[in-house]
Amino acid sequence: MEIGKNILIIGAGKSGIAACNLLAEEASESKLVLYDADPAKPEDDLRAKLSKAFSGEIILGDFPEELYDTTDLVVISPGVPTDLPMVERLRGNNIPIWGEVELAFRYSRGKLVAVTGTNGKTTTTALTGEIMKQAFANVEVAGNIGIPYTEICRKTTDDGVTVAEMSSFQLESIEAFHPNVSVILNITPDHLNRHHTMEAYAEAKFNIARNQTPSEVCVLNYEDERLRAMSESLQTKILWFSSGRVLKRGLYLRGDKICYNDGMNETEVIDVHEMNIIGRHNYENAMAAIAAGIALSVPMDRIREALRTFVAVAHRIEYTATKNGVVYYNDSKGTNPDASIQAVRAMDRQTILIGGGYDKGSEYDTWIREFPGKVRTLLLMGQTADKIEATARSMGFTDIIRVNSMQEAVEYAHAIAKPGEAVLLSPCCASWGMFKNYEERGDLFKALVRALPD
Ligand code: UMA
Repeated sequence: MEIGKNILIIGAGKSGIAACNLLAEEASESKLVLYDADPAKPEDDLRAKLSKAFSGEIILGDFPEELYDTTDLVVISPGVPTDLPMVERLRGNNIPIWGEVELAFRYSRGKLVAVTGTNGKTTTTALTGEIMKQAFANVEVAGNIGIPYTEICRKTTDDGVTVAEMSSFQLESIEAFHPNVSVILNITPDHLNRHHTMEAYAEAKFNIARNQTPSEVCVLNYEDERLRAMSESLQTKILWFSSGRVLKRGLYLRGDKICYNDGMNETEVIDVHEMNIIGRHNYENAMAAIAAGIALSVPMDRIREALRTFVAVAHRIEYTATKNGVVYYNDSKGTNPDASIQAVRAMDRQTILIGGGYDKGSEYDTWIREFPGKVRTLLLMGQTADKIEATARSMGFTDIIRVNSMQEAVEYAHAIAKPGEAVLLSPCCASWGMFKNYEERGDLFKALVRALPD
């Protein structure tokens, strides 16, 4: 591929390193500069991660003036704001600014499904990947989910499918990026410090479908008013899904069944209880993934098989075990009220809830408001226990037990939970102070639960 002679890669995190390695190996005629604003980044560590083919320069800290004039192409990492004065100046010199995903797209082959949305994109991406694996031999899952697209794009083949999770940051700097199937799950306020306005954030997300043609498909949530309004500007075919109403064409919930209507006939896809993911938001994720499967002609029985065998992404309302008729779920990723509200709403039985942790200054009233009819007992630990307990009591919820460790929490929950009930770890708080990160917290919970006597 003909590509710029002098290429500047901005950001030396996962994406920048992967982009640099791709270019070092595929565009050996180009001169590469890897730049990172952090002067304290250990250069030896960076070199160790770079391909042997990289013979370019690494620049950390101050940005050298001459690069404004000598650069032909910029490849920018998602975490680098595109309105930084430095980036504006490069753009002002008519230098193309490609996001790392734009670069990957140009080296990709086969079909591309791209998934975005404020919430649910990781689960939907992973499930879509499983659906595609049922019908295609070569399936790659990448993007915001944690694997840079530039790291896998050379493994893609003409007969394969790539499923890429796309953040608004990544979608801000695309040019030719063009999925065969795009998915937008929902758009609610997030990342406004970066995008400044809700409109700019929504526009960035909508970029996912902008280059699509009338023969391609964009999967959209009918219950999201903003998506309904913005869909008018799209040229592509739209496949709607809805968890709130029966549609004439598209995917929807009819009672506990996910159904598909192709415009003529209704097909029952699956009973939600046959899946291992729970909660209305997860049924929406499932419908979006099914729609992507239908768009790429995956047979319905293959889609069904993937839905039955898919297990939740780790730490997100993850089914852990059933002990003495009590179902245990790990939602350690519930580190803020919004996420933990989804988990509580997803419970379809009386629940012993384990919460509390590091204090990020959150308020807990919206979370506690979800308890009636769902949460029987709240087990609290960590720095936020006092604040949560005071808020809960002021709202009339008094069945609260204090525990000092995850072990104590699991043992106590095991002792009081009755068959038919659930135990849910969804702390509504970060894990710091007691754990290294939410993964460590969730892993300990799972290990303790699995070791319980049956
Ligand atoms: N940097 C600069 N200048 C800046 C800002 C950052 O030089 O102005 C440097 C930092 O010093 C650092 C590097 O850029 O060395 C980090 O780059 P990055 O923030 O783009 O992070 P990556 O490691 O490349 O990871 C990115 C995504 N990170 C972000 O979007 C912030 C990862 O998503 C993604 O998994 C990965 O690419 C692979 O595609 C993470 C994320 O938090 C999980 N995403 C947000 C979200 O999900 O809400 C959008």
